[in-house]
Amino acid sequence: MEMGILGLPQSGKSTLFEIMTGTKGSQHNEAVLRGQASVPDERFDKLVEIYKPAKVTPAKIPFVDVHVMGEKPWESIRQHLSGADGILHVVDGFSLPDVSLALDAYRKLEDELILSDLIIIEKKMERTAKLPKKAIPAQDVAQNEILPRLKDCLEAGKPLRTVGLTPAEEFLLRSFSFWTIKPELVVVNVAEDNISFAEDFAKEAKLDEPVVGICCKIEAELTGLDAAEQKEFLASMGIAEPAFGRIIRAAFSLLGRISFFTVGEDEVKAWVIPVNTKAPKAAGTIHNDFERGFIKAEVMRYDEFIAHGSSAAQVKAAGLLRLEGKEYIVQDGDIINFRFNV
Ligand SMILES: Nc1nc2c(ncn2[C@@H]2O[C@H](COP(=O)(O)OP(=O)(O)OP(=O)(O)O)[C@@H](O)[C@H]2O)c(=O)[nH]1
Ligand SMILES: [Mg+2]
Repeated sequence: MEMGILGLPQSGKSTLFEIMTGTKGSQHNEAVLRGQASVPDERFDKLVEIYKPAKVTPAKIPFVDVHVMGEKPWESIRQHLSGADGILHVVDGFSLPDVSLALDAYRKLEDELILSDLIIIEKKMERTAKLPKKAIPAQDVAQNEILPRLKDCLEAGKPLRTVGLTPAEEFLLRSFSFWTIKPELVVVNVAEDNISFAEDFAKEAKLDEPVVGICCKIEAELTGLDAAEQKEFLASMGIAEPAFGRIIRAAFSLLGRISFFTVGEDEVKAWVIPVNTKAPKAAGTIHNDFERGFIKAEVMRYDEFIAHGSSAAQVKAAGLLRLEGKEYIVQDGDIINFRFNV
């Protein structure tokens, strides 16, 4: 799982990357920077408060920032971000504080991505058209049935994520690594004195994709301040809470991820799994043996845990400690203890 940061030159990508991950670009000279962002979660913070564990491990989400240099920037981006599961598209809203100009900037890059996908499809169609029918592999036949629909979508200037593909179709198309099939989060980087600009942008753009605003310049100044100082500083700028946390959370759910918790005095940890993960697979994220020797999952719902005095014993006494089997689908916020035997 990885979220790639894209945006026109000098839109604030690296600034945002640094705010979210704490990884500073200027210390490195690499073309590509990877960093982990902690996913803010009030439930997790509460569990830490309750258990006061020796070790604290929040959910993480990796971001990739590409610094493009040289002759063929697009190729470098393609190479470094082709494996990304989602795109964070940064739009310059600070030097272009006019909605139509910011929208043009957004569309410029989107069109680039659409064109790039279109070229892939045209090449593929040309290649198979040259082959005798019998020589076309079964998988290609299946792909070819979908491609014209995708081509129409792109030619209409729309990203592939709007086509409404079934999971089976998406699976069939995965080898193409299309850009516009990836889920996208739009981040508008606004000026200090024009915080509401992102809302204007969202209203005007009417995108299918979620839009979040942030003033990177202000939030870059939060590093080094404690939570109370951050709040005070932001309040003086008319901002209720830092936006970078919202961006990380939005990216996390965009990628279809949830977290479950393991708790104890030694460690409170949030584990990251895709939605609809069954209990044994979830156990496997902790250790292979947990999956192999899976017996049961002892599950407490976070809300019920809190409602019962934050006490596992009370949850159990109330008959709410659930013993779940192999078919159980782990829910966001479950507190789990796995029973296994190898
Ligand atoms: N005024 C203002 N300037 C900003 C803001 N965010 C970034 N900048 C400036 O814009 C410039 C580019 O920021 P970066 O974060 O390096 O942008 P980038 O998109 O990574 O740039 P490239 O990697 O070169 O494409 C820097 O000089 C920043 O100081 C902002 O919110 N307000
Ligand atoms: Mg950069």
